Amino acid sequence: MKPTQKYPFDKALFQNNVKRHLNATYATTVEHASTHAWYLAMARALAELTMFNLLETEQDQRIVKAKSLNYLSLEFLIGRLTGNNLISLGLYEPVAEAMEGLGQNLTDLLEEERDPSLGNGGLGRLAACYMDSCAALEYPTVGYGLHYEYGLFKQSFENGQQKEAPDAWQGIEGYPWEVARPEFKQDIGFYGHVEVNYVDGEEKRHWVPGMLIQAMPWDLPIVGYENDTVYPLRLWEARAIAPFSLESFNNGNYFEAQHALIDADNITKVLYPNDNHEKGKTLRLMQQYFHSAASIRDILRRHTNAGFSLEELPEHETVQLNDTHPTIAIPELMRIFIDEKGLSWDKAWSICSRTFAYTNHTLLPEALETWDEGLIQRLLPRHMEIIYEINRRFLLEVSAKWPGDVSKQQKLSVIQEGFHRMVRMANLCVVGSYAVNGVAALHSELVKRQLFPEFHELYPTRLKNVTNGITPRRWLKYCNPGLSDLISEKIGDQWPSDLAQLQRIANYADDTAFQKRFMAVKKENKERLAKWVQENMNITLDTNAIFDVQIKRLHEYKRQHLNMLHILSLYHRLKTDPTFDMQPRVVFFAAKAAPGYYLAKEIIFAINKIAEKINSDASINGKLKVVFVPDYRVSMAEIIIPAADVSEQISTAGKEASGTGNMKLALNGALTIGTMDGANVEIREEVGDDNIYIFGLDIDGVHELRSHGYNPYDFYQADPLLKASLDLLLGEEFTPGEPGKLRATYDSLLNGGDPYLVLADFASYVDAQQRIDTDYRDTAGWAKKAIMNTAQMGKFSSDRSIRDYVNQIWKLTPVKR
Ligand code: 26W
Repeated sequence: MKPTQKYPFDKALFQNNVKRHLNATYATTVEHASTHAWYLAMARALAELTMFNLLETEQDQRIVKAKSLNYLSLEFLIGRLTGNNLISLGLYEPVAEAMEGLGQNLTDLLEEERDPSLGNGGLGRLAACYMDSCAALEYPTVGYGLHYEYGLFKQSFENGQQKEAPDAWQGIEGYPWEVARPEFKQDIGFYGHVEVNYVDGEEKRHWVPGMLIQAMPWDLPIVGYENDTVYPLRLWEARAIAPFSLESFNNGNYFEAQHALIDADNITKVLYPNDNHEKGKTLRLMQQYFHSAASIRDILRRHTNAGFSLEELPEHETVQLNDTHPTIAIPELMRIFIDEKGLSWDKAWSICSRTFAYTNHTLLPEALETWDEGLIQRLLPRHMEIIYEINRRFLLEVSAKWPGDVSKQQKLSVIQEGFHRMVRMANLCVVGSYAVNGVAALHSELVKRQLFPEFHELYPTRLKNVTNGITPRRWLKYCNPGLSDLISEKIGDQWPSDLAQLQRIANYADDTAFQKRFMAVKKENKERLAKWVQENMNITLDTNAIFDVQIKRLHEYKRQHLNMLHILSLYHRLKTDPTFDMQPRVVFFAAKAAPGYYLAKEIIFAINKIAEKINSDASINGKLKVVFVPDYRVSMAEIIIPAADVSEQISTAGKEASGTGNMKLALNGALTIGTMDGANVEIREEVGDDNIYIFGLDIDGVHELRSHGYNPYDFYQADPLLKASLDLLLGEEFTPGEPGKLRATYDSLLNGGDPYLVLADFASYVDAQQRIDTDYRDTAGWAKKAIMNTAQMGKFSSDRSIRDYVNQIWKLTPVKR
């Protein structure tokens, strides 16, 4: 890697700083320091460098006065910062040298960092890629999130079953990349009641909270790639401010007050581990309001300090809501405007509805957030009043558009009628935002056609598409140095900030020498992964095998069980058909299941049991191996992705909003086997039909099949290979002495009606896998396909996504430093 040094780097000074931190911050000495202490001291010394630029950026008057983006997200899955920041700073080589001089190996030090797992999956990782791109492109940005004490749980397997353990990501010494900003702390209210006063005969309402909780901000530096820009990722931590709740204390209810103290500390204790499934828990709503209220007030503080009036807010700030999780920010801003700043409703609404924009990340009905009206009423009584008023005025608009149409009103209302009245957060978002976007072309079409057709009629310009993207800095330059160097050798080293340039390596796709080098890099990466698997899982792998990879949250719609059925079909054929031949294959899984998701956990168990048997069965002769890598996280993705030959993107059509792992894998030269879903559709457009394996029903096919009444038994009875594969789950083949232990998946697919059409897509999937098997044997042909994938991924840089947001929605101007 060629160091491009933007930061003046003084080796001796840096070494002294590291030693100073070793002594002063970590209370150890050069002679006694552990590798971990060396890593901490180095990271602290680096953080210091970036903090200087963070403060400069914060105080740069051009930025203070410019329009900025506020990215509100309950999740930022940033991954390890040290290695990535070294690349952005252009200091990878100089720091490696400086540490070598202190007797330390940089690669070993980087391995000491724990992943800050402050997100569940796609949505959180997207937020991190977007922060990286905003800093690279220098669009003024503040990321607002929560400072969870425990990130996503750590996963291990015990006898094949998922076990969860808490993830104290900061370690006992604290996380070296963050800095507290006590000058920006504030108090956030909960519960209480609404007080009504009359001023000059006019009714004034205001909220008297029953309890206050302190929000303490921690800043993490988001370092711009090869520039001098550093933006804050500001994470709020909840702290008790008083040893009692105000209202309860005044009522003399001391014991209840003690209870409030416990609640306060709890708010940012732990990230909710549900992905695409909302549970409606009070503490989760408290997290959401805590996050929104602290962020909104911080935005207003910055805006006012810059000398601007409230009316000017939309010209200077835009607030992007990452899914509906921060929706309560909308009524919160209305409340501040009306109750605290004395603005009229119309004035407040005019500002508010030009400030927020909302990104939808899922169509799954069980993931669309609704909150019990009574719960909001108790926790945030004034906000509930404001939501009613927003809805009342909105429904007037609806009845003006469709006079007398009650069903339209019911469908669009922010309040869902019924035994328990519920607040529909997505509806509130659409009503209160100036732009709403889906995350891939197909998904955005479905948002218009399926999810919000009436909104689309009412507000024909509001719904938009911004196809997701990934940062090429982390997902190619940093994680795949071999391929990065090879690419730079051919086309120069500017591609990480202009990914469209990768197109130029297509010129070498037929060049035998280049093909060999490309595949040699792939082989090295496969060896790195195989070594990890050997050391950590004690499974021996053949790196000539196809490395077939499915890495993502475990969910029925993502269909890890379809992949599992393919494995069972291969096993069945190897066992029963002596003429059956196959290219050796290793199937990798990595996935966490939400702790309360029964079937997802059963699928993990089944895959682990099948893996155990297959990996130790001598008659399989090493043709097939199955590896379920535990504790999937960003740093694990960084090892697996560069080593993949095949990328599994096999969701039921219409269910995966976009996917971003699909982009990372293709960028690193893996070929996609996938359905016509999410961004797969656009990946196919870019790479062309020859370089991707598309199978299964598309959304029209899915619709057609369902409209005739889908019966999975029809497929089961008609396809002997499918039947044989599924039936393997009934006996004791993989659970000796315990027949039927894997039948949960079988039951859900047959008796449970197969809600995600696994059986319907099985034959077409097996056929596509067969084509992969054949094509992989043609080494040159495969190399060409892999190169063409890397070459055509330019579109999926998150830099392009951010430019799309800027042009269509945010209207920002970069401020170059
Ligand atoms: C309230 C429970 C809950 C938690 C998380 C509901 C929904 C979510 C997320 C929206 C789930 C998620 O991560 N969605 C993924 O977002 C990615 C980034 O846009 C997409 O690439 C994935 O397709 C989508 O599943």
